Amino acid sequence: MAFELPKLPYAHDALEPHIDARTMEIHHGKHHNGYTTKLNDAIAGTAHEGASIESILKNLDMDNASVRNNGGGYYNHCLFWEVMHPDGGGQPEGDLADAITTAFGSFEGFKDAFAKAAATRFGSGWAWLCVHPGGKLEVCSSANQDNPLMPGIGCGGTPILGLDVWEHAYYLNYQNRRPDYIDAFFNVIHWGKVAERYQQA
Ligand code: MN3
Repeated sequence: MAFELPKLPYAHDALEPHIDARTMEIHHGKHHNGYTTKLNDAIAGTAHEGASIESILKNLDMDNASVRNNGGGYYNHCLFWEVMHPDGGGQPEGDLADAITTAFGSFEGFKDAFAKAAATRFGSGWAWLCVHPGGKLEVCSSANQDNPLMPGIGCGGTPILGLDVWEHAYYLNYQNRRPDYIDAFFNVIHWGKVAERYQQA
């Protein structure tokens, strides 16, 4: 079974004005689609064929650039679409809210740490909120399409929230103003889905 580009769970223009429709069309239909096709090509006929994407990333030979870049790109964007919603924003509730307070002192403390990780990632990459075994949370960032599930990237645990800070994710609407894009992201975070991922991890 080859990997398939997932359908967006909302319309291209649903996240406006925070993320514009044209960016979503290109990002999902061109970028994510490209990672999906190239991942399938890269694993065809190898030991990775037929494995789950999580298993592929966890057992990755980091010198395998095509699976690293395209497997990461496939997984990261699947997560990204899921953790946004037109009715998003606000703050998490329940166990996840408690874990955020424990780890960062407050929701504002988390927001500052996450925004800083996203803003200071030089060049292309991602900011993450990850959960470690036992439920402890960590904010970190990774380069390019690397992902916390991959071995030895210095950013571990299971990612439950991710923000794409490649220029392709925001340049049409925000140009060089990455901090404005990061601020806007907080208006579309689907905390219900992030909490679901927290409970699963
Ligand atoms: Mn992207």
